[in-house]
Order: sequence, then C-alpha cells, then structure tokens
Amino acid sequence: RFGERRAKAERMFSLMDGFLKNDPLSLQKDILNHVEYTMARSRFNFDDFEAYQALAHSVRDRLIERWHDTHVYFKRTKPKRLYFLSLEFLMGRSLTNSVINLGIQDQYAEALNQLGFEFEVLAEQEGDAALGNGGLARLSACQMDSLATLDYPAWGYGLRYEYGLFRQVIVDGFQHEQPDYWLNFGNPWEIERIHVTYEVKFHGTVEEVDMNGKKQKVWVPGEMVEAVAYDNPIPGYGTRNAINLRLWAAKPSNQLNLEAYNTGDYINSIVNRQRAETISNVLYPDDRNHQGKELRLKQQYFFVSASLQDIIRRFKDAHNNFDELPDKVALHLNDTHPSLSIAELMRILVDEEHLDWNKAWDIACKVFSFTTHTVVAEALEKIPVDLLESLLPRHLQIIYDINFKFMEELKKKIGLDYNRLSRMSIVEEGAVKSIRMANLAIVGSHVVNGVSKLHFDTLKTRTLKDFYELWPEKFQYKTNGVTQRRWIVVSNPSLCALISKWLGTEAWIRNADLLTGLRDHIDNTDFHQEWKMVKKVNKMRLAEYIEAMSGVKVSLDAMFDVQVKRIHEYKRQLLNILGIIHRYDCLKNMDKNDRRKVVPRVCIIGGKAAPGYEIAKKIIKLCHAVAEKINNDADIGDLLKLVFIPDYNVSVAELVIAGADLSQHLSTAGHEASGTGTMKFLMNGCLLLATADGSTVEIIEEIGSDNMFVFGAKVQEVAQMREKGSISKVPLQFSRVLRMVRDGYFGHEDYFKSLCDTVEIDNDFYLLGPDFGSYIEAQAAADKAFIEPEKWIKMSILSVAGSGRFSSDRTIQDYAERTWKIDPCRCPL
Ligand code: Z16
Repeated sequence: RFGERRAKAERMFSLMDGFLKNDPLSLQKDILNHVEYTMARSRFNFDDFEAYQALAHSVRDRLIERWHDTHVYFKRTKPKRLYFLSLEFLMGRSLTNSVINLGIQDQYAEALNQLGFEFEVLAEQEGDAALGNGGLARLSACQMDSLATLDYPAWGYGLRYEYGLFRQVIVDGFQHEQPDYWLNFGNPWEIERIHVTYEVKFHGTVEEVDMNGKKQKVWVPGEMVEAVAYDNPIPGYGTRNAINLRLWAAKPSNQLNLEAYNTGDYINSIVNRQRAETISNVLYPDDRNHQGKELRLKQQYFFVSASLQDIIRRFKDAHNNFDELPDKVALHLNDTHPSLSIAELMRILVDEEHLDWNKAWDIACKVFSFTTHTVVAEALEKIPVDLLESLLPRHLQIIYDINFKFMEELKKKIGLDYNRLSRMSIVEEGAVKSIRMANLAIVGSHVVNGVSKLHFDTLKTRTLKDFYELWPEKFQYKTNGVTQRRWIVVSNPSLCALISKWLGTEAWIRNADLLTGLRDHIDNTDFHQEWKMVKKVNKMRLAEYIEAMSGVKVSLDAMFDVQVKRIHEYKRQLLNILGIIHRYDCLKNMDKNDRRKVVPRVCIIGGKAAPGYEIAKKIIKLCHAVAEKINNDADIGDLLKLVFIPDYNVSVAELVIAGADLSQHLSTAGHEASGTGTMKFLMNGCLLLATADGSTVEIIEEIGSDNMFVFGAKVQEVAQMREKGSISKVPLQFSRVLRMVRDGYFGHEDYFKSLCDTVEIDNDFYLLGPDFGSYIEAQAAADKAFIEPEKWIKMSILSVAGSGRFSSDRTIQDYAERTWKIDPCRCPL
C-alpha cells in the first residue's frame, strides 16, 4: 500500500507545472482564466470590478503556493510556534500589499497595461477588511506583517465578523452608522476550510463523576455551535514565507438535536439552528469601553474554544506529552479580550487530558503572555459573574479555583492585608459581582507587556502597581510599531522610490534602521527639491479626494493639517476645533496687511465615534458646524478651510497620511497608552504637533523636540492640575472661543451645551483650558516653521530618518526574543 501511495504522489507531481509563472504573459493568461472560469464572465466583456476580482484570484493562487510550502516546512521542522490571539484585526485592503510582498508588482502592472487596465485603478475597487476598531486592531495587522516578514513560525487567530466596523455616513453634520456587510461580493483573500470545524459548547451544568476512584468534573453543555475556519494568507516581504491568519465563523452545529425534530416543529427547529450564526455576526464598535453583554462574552468564548481546540490538535499531531507544550507553543493574549483562554486551557488539561491541577497550572503560566493596551484601571474589562455562570459554568468554577490558590499564595507573601488582597483578587465583590479579566490574564501569564515606556511606568506605579510589586520580573514593555511596508511602500510609492534612490538600496524595507542613512543627505538641495515634489504629489491626490468627498476646493500652498483617529474626549479633537475657531477669530480681527503674512491652512479631521458615545458625536457635529461657517466665509477664502473626512478607515488613512504636512496628537498626557498614528505620519515625513504622551515621549527622544511641536502639561503635572485646579492657567482666548460656541455663533447652541459643559473650568477633566495657551503657541511655531521651506523640509527628512525605531519589525523581534522565545523559521526557496 505504501508503494501504491507513492506511485500516486509521483504521478500527481509529474502532472504539476511546477510553480506558477510570474512573467507578464503568464499573468495575463491567469487573469483572463479567472475572468472566464472563476467569475464566469466573458473575457471580452468585464468591468473594473470584475477585473479586480480576477486579478485578486490570480494573486491568491500565488499566495497559496507560498502558504502551503511554509506550512509544510513548519510542520517538518517543528519549531516552537506563536499563536497570536486577537478579537480584532484591521487589515484594510490586501491587493497592493500582496503583490508588493510577493515581489511581483511590476510584472502585474505590465500585464494589466497590456490588457488595457491600470493596476492602481483596479486596486481602488477593493473594499476594506475592517474587523476591528482602531489602534489595537491595526497594530495586530502590522504585527502579522512583521511576523511573516521576519520568518517567525506564527499564526494569528481571530473572528470572521460578517459585519465589520460600521460605515460612517454624515447627514447634516451628524454621524449615522451603516452596516458594513463586507462579504457581499465574496472575499478572494480568504480560503474557506469547510473541513476544519470544531464544536463549541455553551450553558448547561457541571456534574461530578467518578473516574477510577478519582472525582472528575464534567461539563454537560446545553447548546452547541460549530466553528468553521477561514484562512487568510499573510505574505512576508523579501521571503518565501506566508503565514496564516485563521478567522472563525459560527455555523449551526451538526450534532443532531433529535428531540427538537421529534416534537414535529420542523420549521422552528431550523430557525433556531440558524441563530448560531449570530455569534460571529457583528464586531462590537466600542473601543476601550466594555459592556457586560452576553453576546460579547459568547464571541469571546467561541473564539477561544475554537482556537484552543485547533492549537491543541496540532500540538498532539506532533507531540505526545503536555510537558513539551511550553517548549512548542506560545499563546499571546492581545488585551484581555481572549483571556478566557487561561480558564479554557486549564479545563482542557485538567478535565479532558486528566492532568493534575498544579502541573496544568505550571504549563499554562509558561505558555501564556499578555499585552495590555489600557492606561486607566477603570477601563479594564470586567465580566459579571451571573453572565459567566449561566454561559460557562465550568469556567467560572475554574476561575474561582485559580483565584483561591492565588489568594492563598498571596496571603503567604503579603500577610492579611485585606485591602490589597481584595484589590488583587480576580473576583470583584461589588454591587455587581464580576471577574476582572486583567487580573486573570496577569495571574495566568509569565509576561505582562505595556505598549510604550510611559505606559509601562504608569502600569508599574498606578494601574497594576500591586501586581508589579508582587512579580516585578513578569513586567516588560515593547513600544508599539507600524509596518513600513504598508505605511510607506504600499501607501506612498513616490516617497518609497525617493528613499531607495538616496539610500542606494531597498534594504530599509526589511530593516528600517537603515532610514537613519537619510541624515547623510540632510543638506543636499537636490534631495530637498525631490522631497518637496513627493509631498506635492501626495497633497494633490489628497486634495482631489477632499473635493470629491466634501466639495471643498483646497489650495496646495496651504499647510495640510490633519487629525485622524477615533473620536474620544481624551484625544481632544475638541481642542483642535476650538483652536480652529480661535484662528478664524484672529483672522477676522486682522487687517488686510497682516493677513498677507498668514500661513494658509487646510484643517482636516476624521474619525468615528462609538455609536453610543454622545459627546463624541457632538464633537463631530461641532466640526461640521464650524466648517460650514468658515468655508463659506468669502472674506477668509483660502486662508482657512476645515474639512471632515467621513468614514475614516485604513485605506483612507493611506491617502491622508501621505498627503499631510502637519499631524495632531493631542491626548491629555497619561491617557494614550501608546498611539501609533504618530509613527505612520512620522514615516511619511509629516511633522507632529503632539503632547508628551504614550510613545510620543520616545519619538521626542529619537528625533529631538526641535524637530516637532510639543506642547501641553506633562504627565506628572496632570494629576496636580486636577487636584489643585488650574483656573489661572486657562487663557482668556479659551473662554472666548467657548463662549462663541455657547452663544450659538455656529448654531445649535442647545445641542452643544452639554459638550461645552465638559470643558468648563472645574469640570475640565481632560484639561483643554489649561493646555490651550501652550497649544496655540505650538501652532504658531508650526506656522513659523512652514514659511521657511528649507527648515521644514529638513525637519520632515529627520522625521523619516528617525522613524526606524518605530517599525513593528523591532517590536516583533523584541517580543520573539524576550517574551515568546521563538526563532525564525525560513522556508527555503
Ligand atoms: C484600543 O485600540 C486601544 C486600547 C484599548 O484599551 C482598546 C482599544 Cl480597542 C489602543 C490605545 O488606545 C492606543 O494608545 C494604542 O496605541 C493602541 O491600542 C495599540 O496598542
């Protein structure tokens, strides 16, 4: 029989053409074949969208080749693997990123030209994969790109939401949310694995049975749902490796429920079955605000259970002793969202694999690591015990057991300090008894990570102080990073070409530290000239988009000043808008001569508000009200424009960031865990106007405060200012512009009242008033620098030159070496 199988394999191999060919002619044939056989369109009659889809399928074929080879290679060499567990991934578009990472962009461009299409035009046909909210989710996507590029044997796991983050539609200046049914026209980037399925259980009871004289807990579930795998290949750049992002979709379980059918209510039982699919239906649109909702908990456990079954099955295929688990598997918890994994792994090891509790716990702690993205303790995720008890009764018991042992150990170390014990307990006894997911994640992990130096200091001294003092060796930080492949190579091709030309190499695309080499040309005027042209090209693209979106014509000579990110009080978009009102007010009161010296500005704001976040929605409306007034003031003309870019997402970011001169990052110091937008702008030669918050502190360290515009209270000052009050620090201009809003200068005064209240002295938690003076000064400094183009260009070059440290490659390498203990595993050519 072995001989037979071998003969069969040999015959199949001989039938293969070898690898797909990438010369333009072969690519054309492949694209046309997909038009005819995949899209079932006539190759003489297809539109741009169909061309995009056929193109995407031909790229997908090439991804699959590498992805297969990579997995065969991993399987053969058996390295320790990393499993990156995250409920959110903001992948954006895949086409351009894929062909660039595969190294066949030029061939495709030529192939398409010969077919009468343009690559860039077809790329615009693709919709975003928006399976996440904001920073945390885009970070996961950047990190997947780095894991693949650096050849790490890693898998990502996530949920395949059918509705991604809502689309933002603006009507009369108000945000409306529309469903993002992104799978409408099929998704060529995923591979449906109808045979990779697992049963996920919910509800039911826990029974105790006798197993060979030992009492054993058995969970008898009340509901079952099936998880189906959808695989998304993630190609590395400059390597053959392509790793996998496996997303789970919920389907009705195939375990027949005979009872229901026998009652004769056939139709209803089918309808009930279908309800299973709701689990992976929709992404929760709140960043940083966790509601104790049953569906959310169900999503979390559905994700955790399917992923762990898959991971344990793969481990058992290759190994037969769980003692080896920590040497072969690293499980990373991206925030607390997947931290039920700790209880689930314990359940598998103890209840199903019959390991002794202590042994299982030892294994679990070695396997898990955890990153928190949160700064303030109040924002940490909690799950009501009632919910957990009904949905996952066995997991609640396990969490209680973990906590009991933890509390006993803690008492031995710190004595009967009941205040501290109750602060550190995984179980919170309060009005609503609940489980503190961060405490569970910390207790069950061997490394706890912060996302910037400043964040780490806050964790140690405030948010997680008790835990830090107990286990200082557990705590680390890895400053976030972003991938230069997406944020320069894909989104800013002109800058990419310019950098490669002046560095004389493309090696920076895999090693961003080389960007420092740009400093060697800092005084070269030819270089400056080309640098200026690149920014101009990108500003033209952005200006066209702005006009198409909002009808506002903007001048390319103006400074493009951008703030794009989720709308939050702590991110202080309101400070930006009040600053714009102040600028407008000054212009109105200026005589004609002085106006001639003013730097024209195009202020661009974009971002989504969580649907239930009223104040954030009012900020969006205020932005529109102010824009309407200013943009229609002929007296002001091009000196000042304000545009709100609707539906900010990854692909809009690619356009906007490349075209920005100045970007704003205004969080009150001590509130942004890291911030990653800064890094994207930095890489695109856009100057930063920012507070010394999150990772900006490290950016200042790297490029120097004289190459950006830093303002505002420092983190140490913030607490004091809140305590003592800081009325004396609130400038008159602030009260004046606030009055303008209150008095209805922009209309809607009733609607804006509660928004104005949030920044009134004594109520101004985020310190907009006290920071206003310093903010206006920083803005003036930016204006001053802009009228000296040489100076501005140098600052811009030095920003890019100093951005290498903020590549996610650096972050990932650090995680690999210090947390996950994994080595590169490079698939041979
Ligand atoms: C999120 O995007 C972040 C934190 C959080 O608790 C939840 C969500 Cl959805 C952000 C941080 O606000 C930001 O500072 C940080 O750069 C980002 O996570 C990635 O670490």
